[in-house]
Amino acid sequence: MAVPHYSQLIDGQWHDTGETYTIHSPATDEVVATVAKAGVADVDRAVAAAKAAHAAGTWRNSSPADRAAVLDAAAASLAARADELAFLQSRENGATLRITSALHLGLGIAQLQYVAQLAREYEFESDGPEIGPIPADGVLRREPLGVVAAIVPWNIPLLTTVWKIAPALAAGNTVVLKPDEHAPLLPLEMARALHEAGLPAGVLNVIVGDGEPVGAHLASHPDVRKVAFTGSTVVGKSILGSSADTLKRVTLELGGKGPNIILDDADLDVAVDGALFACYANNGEACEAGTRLIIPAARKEEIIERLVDRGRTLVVGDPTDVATTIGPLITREQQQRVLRYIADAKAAGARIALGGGIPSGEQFTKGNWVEPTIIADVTNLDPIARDEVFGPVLVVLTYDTVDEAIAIANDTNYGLSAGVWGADEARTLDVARQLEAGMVYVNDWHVIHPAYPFGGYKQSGLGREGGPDSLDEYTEQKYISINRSASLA
Ligand code: TXE
Repeated sequence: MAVPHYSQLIDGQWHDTGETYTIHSPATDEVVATVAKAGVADVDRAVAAAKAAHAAGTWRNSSPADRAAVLDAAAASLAARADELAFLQSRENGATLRITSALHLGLGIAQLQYVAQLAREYEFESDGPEIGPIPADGVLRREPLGVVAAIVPWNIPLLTTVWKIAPALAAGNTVVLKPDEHAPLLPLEMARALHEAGLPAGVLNVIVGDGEPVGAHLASHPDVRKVAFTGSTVVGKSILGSSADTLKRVTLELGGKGPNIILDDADLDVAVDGALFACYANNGEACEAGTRLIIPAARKEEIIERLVDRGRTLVVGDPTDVATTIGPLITREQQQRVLRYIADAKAAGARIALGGGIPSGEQFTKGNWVEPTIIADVTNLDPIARDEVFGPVLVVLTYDTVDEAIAIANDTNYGLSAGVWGADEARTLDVARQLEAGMVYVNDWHVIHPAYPFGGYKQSGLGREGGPDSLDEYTEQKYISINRSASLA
């Protein structure tokens, strides 16, 4: 198979930089693609192109319907290639074909279409309210911010890109997108689709570079008005810090340590499979994974036994095979990090109920594999229960009362996702209302929906992506006051 090459997009032109990344399959180490590697000078060029395109005004002054039409055309072109692109995504970052088809492509395209519809309905300008103690005549406007920097990770590259650049473009902004250097192909494919759909030159620019210095230079660039970031909490905090200098708007979607509570009346056949799906989907490389399973102490051994039985049926292997449920981790470094967490937990006395290592077999001598792992006999204070491990590692914790389960669930610095399983809807909803998380799933998990907001409480982030308010995050509000009183005449 010929190895494709991807260039960077600046001011409507695709060009190379003299340096390249080689993208390797995390399953087989084979070369998947080469990509132009950007330096800080490319950041400056890309930001200058975006700034000039904003100043020229073609895009921001175009009608919302015209902007929506470009997004829809790009969505249609991605949809026409969905199978091919899902396969490419699985080869590039190791997410299984089931997940790349349904989540990366399926939801990514649906989100793009949803934002196009939002753009058509959005009130970019309206008459001000006439109510209130002081009469005021005026106009309310929502105006684009200017240059938006979008920095995205490798785990779900297309969806995390759509969440940012679709509302940014729909609102009339210009964008510099920096995909992750390990998995930039789908964001580049999306840029190509938008470019071919008629986006004016300079409105979307894409450079692929290292986090340091390229991402950091982009995030702190004085001409950038907003940074939208998905990635680690540590980098998110540094972006928030560097945004202070020019008071950039910031949206952050960071880590998580999702608590997943099984109530004593839950249907265990459903809840056990659901708990494995919550933790292992996307190979456990999902910020909103359910990684802390919180179960009734009285049923601990029974539930662990069921988890282990069902966990043994998971298929680890070639991510491009539809039969596979768990693929490899993105890099050797991430694999080693995950294995270290497991080893440290074991050394501290934890029980490894399932997995815990690299699967055995010839095919696992290459690539970055970790077995689906279940860890018991730990407390919520242990590092394995507190830190985002970002691999297929499920931690089991126990509770005696529902209040205790909620307290354990909320005892975390994160607050992205949470879940609760039970037979009585009023009871599950009562628990759901008490969980400090941006998304709470009742009797399900990973129900990410274009029309519902995605984002976290506490150190899981700032702001929301997706949902009906998507465009608000990419606009400034303006009040124009008009004195229409006759006395001025
Ligand atoms: O993330 P980074 P990494 C978590 C997860 C994972 C850990 C490390 O726990 O194990 O983060 O992953 C760019 N200024 N998540 O190292 O470094 C980088 O080039 C500006 C959770 O891959 O945060 C990439 O484009 N940008 C998560 C993006 O930031 C910088 C998804 C993410 O990389 C930068 C991924 C800097 N100083 C990891 N340094 C989620 N929330 O879904 C790096 N980058």
